[in-house]
Amino acid sequence: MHEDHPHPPLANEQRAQLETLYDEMRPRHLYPLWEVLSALVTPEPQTRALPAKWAYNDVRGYLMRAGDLISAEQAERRVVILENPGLPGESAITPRLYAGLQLVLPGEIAPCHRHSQSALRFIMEGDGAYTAVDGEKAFMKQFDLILTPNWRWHDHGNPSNNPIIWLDGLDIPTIRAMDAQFAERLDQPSHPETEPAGSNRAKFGRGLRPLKAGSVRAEQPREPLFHYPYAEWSASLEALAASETPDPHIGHALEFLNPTTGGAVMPTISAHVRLLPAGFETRTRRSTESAVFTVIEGTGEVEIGDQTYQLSPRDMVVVPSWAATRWKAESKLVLFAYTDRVVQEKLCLYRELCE
Ligand code: 1HN
Repeated sequence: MHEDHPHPPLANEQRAQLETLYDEMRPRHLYPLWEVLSALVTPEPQTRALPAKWAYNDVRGYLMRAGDLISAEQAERRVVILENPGLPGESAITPRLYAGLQLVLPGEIAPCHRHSQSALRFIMEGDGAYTAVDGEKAFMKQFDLILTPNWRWHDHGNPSNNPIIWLDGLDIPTIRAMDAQFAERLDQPSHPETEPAGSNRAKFGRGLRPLKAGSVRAEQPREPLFHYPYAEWSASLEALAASETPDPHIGHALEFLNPTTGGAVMPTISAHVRLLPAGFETRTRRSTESAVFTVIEGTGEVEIGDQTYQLSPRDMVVVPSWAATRWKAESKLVLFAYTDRVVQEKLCLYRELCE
């Protein structure tokens, strides 16, 4: 399989007889492993995904045009998909993750449904809209992170006067690979209110959780916390940056956690934020996680494999598995990322190579 162990070559006569054998096998759905082994078992990850960048205003233009042509109710979800150029037609930004920009206009409702795919929303523009998870509203501000974990009812509404646009990150290709897709619509557009708006953070966002009497542990949702406001995560990231020297490969970074497990926010998606001080350049790093990034603040540059992209606020880039990646902050650069790291860790596959 490796270059340093070349196979003895095949004679012409042998090759002809093998082709005859394959011709007879093929209609029986049989295939010789030795013809494909080196493509199946490779020394390093081989991915069809390519590095790519989308400028926010460019995507926004198409999304707003869609807003003139179709309502959120007609569309169910009015989203422009960011499709990896190496995965055409797959509605995938990496082989395991999906990305799209969703628009909800003032007064609109994106109707209530639930599905076995897990989703996160990272708010790109506007505030005052909400996502309701099982009937509990979380009101959005720019750069908040909101989760809709799998099989939880969710609807979105925009009672504000401004359009709201967010980045949707889902595990669509992962769930498709498992053939485990289920979905259903609620028989009404909005879930009846079950809790006062905002109580999610108050109950679960402070290292606490409800305790009940009795020997049977009260049912808790698997991911009880679903709202991670910008005001809170950015304060933590600034405090971290003030108290440590940046990691040479990723800068200052904080991972979003599920407070009940201390692990990734959802079973299939990890999320984190990074801060690179002005003038900071990372060393080159590869990792088996594929990642979707968006710029929250600042300007700079990223090298992904053989591509170099200039970065401005709200630009989005995708880093495929094992692509050598290097970041340069021109001004202080703050990034949000979601990745498939948690899946790779569960499968004991996660690897990094730091130069
Ligand atoms: C979905 O449910 C939402 O709830 C957004 O906002 C994007 C993409 C594929 C499948 C389900 C949403 C989605 C989605």
